[in-house]
Amino acid sequence: MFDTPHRRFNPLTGESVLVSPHRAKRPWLGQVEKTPPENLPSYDPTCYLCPRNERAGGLKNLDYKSTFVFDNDFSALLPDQTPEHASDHPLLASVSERGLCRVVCFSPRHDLTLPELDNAAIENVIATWTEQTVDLSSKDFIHYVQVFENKGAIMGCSNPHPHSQIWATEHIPVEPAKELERQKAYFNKNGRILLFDYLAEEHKRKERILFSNNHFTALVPYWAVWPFETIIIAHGSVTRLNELTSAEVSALADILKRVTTRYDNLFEVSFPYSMGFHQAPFDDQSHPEWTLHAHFYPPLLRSATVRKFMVGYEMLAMPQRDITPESAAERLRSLSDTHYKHESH
Ligand code: H2U
Ligand code: ZN
Repeated sequence: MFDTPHRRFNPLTGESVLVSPHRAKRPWLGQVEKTPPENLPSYDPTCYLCPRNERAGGLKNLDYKSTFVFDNDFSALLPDQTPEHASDHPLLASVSERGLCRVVCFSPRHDLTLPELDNAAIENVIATWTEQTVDLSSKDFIHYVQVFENKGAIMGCSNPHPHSQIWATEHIPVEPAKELERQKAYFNKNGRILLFDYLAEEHKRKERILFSNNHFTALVPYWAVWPFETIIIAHGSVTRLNELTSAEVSALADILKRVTTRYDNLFEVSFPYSMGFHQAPFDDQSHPEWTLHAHFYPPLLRSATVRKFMVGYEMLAMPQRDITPESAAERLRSLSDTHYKHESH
């Protein structure tokens, strides 16, 4: 059906992606190699995230046993009220931005990534993201809380010790702002929730769904840009992390573990990505239009070493992909939920 070039519309951002399925068949002459598995120690005395070790600023990490949170020593945002940095010249516009940046270590173990943690430990990570969301959003100048993880050196991650970051800001950042506008417009026009309707449609068609449990569904979105991009969407009317019931937290841990396990199994490598949650803004308004969801943006294309580049046409015109979201979903669906490192050979 979709074997000729076409554009797909992303209703969450209002942007489009060019899909060129016929190109996926072109011969590939590059290297397809397996990288040897990284054997990390469970504790690294030189790691600035391991328990008891010293960080760049001279502060020492606690002898932590589960998750560990600290203020980023090189924070991109500052909480202090600075002299209003505002320019209202229409061509030289700026506003000051206050905020806070924190680092969240998943566990004391230097060597255990998200899919390698057990479900209880992942639930604990979700609980920490939630506590931090509540704490940061309670500050009167914070209006958005962005939870995200950069995984792998290819994604600019500075340290293999599994961790995520939280940046909380005064203004709603660009991507959530686009999603807010689109979800609101859909809600106002139709009286219905955009991602709720989208999910219902995807469940009818099934071709892009990876799997679901009682409270979440993982799928390759129709408008995916990255080869193995996925989205995890909450089934209910949950808009923020702090609204999750304990059953929903367990279900989210389950789906995060399964998505990241299948990612690792795809090329039998610790699969790099940037992921993050999009929750409703903390602007003292209720957001009936919003559905809590997480995006995974992984750069790998056909092996542990061959990545998709977002270059010429993507930078200057629009994103483009070759393999279809449907075939990416089929590949991810065919993989096991058992991590390749733990499969007995
Ligand atoms: P990545 O998630 O991209 O690896 O970033 C890790 C963060 O850790 C990064 O934002 C911070 C960096 O500023 N960091 C500290 O806060 N303390 C340190 O001692 C080193 C790195
Ligand atoms: Zn470490």
